[in-house]
Amino acid sequence: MESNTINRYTVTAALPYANGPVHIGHLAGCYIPADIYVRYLRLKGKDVLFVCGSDEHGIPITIKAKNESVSPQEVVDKYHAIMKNAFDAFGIDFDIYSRTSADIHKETASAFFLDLYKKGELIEKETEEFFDPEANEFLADRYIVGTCPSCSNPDAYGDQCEKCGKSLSPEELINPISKLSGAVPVKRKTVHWYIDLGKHQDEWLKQWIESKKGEWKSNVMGQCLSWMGEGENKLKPRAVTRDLKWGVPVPAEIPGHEGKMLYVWFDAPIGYISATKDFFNKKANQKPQWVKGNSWEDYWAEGKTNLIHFIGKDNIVFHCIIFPSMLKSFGNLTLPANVPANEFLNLEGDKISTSRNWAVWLHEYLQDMPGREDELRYVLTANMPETKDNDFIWKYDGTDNTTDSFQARVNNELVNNLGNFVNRVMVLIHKFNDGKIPVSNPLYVMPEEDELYSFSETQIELISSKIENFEFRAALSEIMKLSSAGNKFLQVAEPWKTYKKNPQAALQSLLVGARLTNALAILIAPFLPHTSKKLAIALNLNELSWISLKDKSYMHISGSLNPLELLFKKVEENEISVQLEKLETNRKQGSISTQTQKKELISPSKPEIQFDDFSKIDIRIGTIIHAEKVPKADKLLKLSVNTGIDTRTILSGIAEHFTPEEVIGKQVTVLVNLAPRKMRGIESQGMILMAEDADGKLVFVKSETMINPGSEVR
Ligand code: B3M
Ligand code: ZN
Repeated sequence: MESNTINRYTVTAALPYANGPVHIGHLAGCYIPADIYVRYLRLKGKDVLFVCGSDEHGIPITIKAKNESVSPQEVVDKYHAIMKNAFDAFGIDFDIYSRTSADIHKETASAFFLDLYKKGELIEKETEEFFDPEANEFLADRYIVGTCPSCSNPDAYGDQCEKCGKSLSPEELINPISKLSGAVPVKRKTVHWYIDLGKHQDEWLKQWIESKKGEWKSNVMGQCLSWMGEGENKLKPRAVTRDLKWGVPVPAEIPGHEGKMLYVWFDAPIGYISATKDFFNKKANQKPQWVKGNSWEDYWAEGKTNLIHFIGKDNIVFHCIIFPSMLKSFGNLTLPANVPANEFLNLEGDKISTSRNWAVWLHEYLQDMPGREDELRYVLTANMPETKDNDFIWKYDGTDNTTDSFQARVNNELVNNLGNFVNRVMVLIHKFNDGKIPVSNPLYVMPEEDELYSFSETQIELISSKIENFEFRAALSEIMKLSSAGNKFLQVAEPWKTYKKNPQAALQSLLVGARLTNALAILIAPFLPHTSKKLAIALNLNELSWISLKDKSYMHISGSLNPLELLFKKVEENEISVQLEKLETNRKQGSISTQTQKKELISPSKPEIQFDDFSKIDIRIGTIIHAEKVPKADKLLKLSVNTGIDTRTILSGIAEHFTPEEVIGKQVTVLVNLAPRKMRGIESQGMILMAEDADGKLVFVKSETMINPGSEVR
């Protein structure tokens, strides 16, 4: 990266299809790596723009809409919101998260197509295409399924076989059938526009790809070259329009445009450009400091930027061959500098699958494991499928096979290594020095201290170069080695022991700990942004910068510490079994809806009561405004609840389910006329009502909107 003369970066992450929520495979495949890279560039003070958005066209969306009897727009609105939330929660920090149903995108994609048409870059061809005689529609790509000619997968799509990855055209499928009606498709004549990939291959594409040898990842290189054969194995013209009802229409200026839409893989990558325009339209006046350019062209014009596409391996052909050909045809636009595609993440030994509901969905994880966002980022990075497919497993069973499980990585690496180191340093500084970072005392420098500094320097260099080389797993593991070295240093210095006899020596070793904590706060920032922020607050650092690692200003840490928020929490058996049972249920049912299937777990109703009994009960909506643990009572939280009538104290047995922070601000139903009861010397004035889900976990029953406290529940 340093040898590169262009100092600007345009970083894209694949636009996820808005036909379902995102899962851990998506995160590990492209969003976490992209986010790590971008955060690193920002810390280095580089000029960088990070764009993404929802891919809102394409057959998967129209199929979903059809299945659910809603409009495609309703489908994409729903999933756009769900995905955006999940990305936010995990700290995937796009500068803009746009969408391809936005006007700016339709205009941009349409103009792009018209430009290529006018330049004579598109071939117009009449062909016979598959048509569903029952549904009376042409069947594009994913509307046709059949057997893959290359691996015999019986469920291959008309555009690609997901089993062997081969890119297909519908004609190549054996025994094709229509997904719309199940009918055997027939051929009908239709006119479409094609991009002449063979011409591009000959004129520049193959040579350009070959020039990236040694620089691009070998999995990416291998795929690219395998598509560009000789003679009859050369790239063929590829249709860039479809007979569809949902998409970006072919521009009205073009004769024969009626009923034709741009192929989703033509419009989607242009989405990166329209997202950039969207950014400058919306945020020109409130740009973050790392966006130094002033217009979309600054991030797309040839020679002005390094374009980096983060994607999964199934998207390689589109980003390395088709989109570059489109960019080249348009002219004066940059080609990708790199396309660091990842392989796939599997789950518990099986391929992640939406249709079989074999996945860990991010929106569910966020509910099940609140506060554990960085922990998942950590585990997914440590197990990132960078060079080969990799497996995500939940449980640590004590064997070597499970040391990379979620549970083992969180407990052994985050809690016991990183968390432990930082905690010991902070706690002891508070204890022995009133929370003030000790000042350096050269008389007490141990040889191990200097060794630790020189090891830090080596590690900082190594970590930088790994990140720049897109080796995020390795980078993270080098960070953990540094934290480990910190722990070993403390083990030798033993400030907790030495303090009595030799307080100066103890304080000196804690200064070393504070310095290393400062370095770690910066080093982990690309990987664990929430944790890094907590450290920055505790250390009173205003701004983190990679520069301070290089010029060693991180060594000059001084001043007072703030209290440290809990960094990582041990993952208990019960949390893991909840996840495993969930998967087991999904495996049995193989479908998305879990609500209806848990019926057998619902308890029978209680004996009948009279209306009079009921009318005695006064239930109101309340808001929890304060919460704290009750000393020596594991199960109880002491809540202050605004019931609309008053603010009262209620003791509730939910402490094993929620931390105080998690419940503050939540709305609950409150039984307000229950006779007060004393527990642990505190009077509880009422009871809050919650639901127990099928796993025995308490959950808040949520309303779409805030309700006025005091509203009666009837
Ligand atoms: N939506 C495919 C996918 O989610 C596609 C990526 C578009 S990137 C321009 O795998
Ligand atoms: Zn195949």
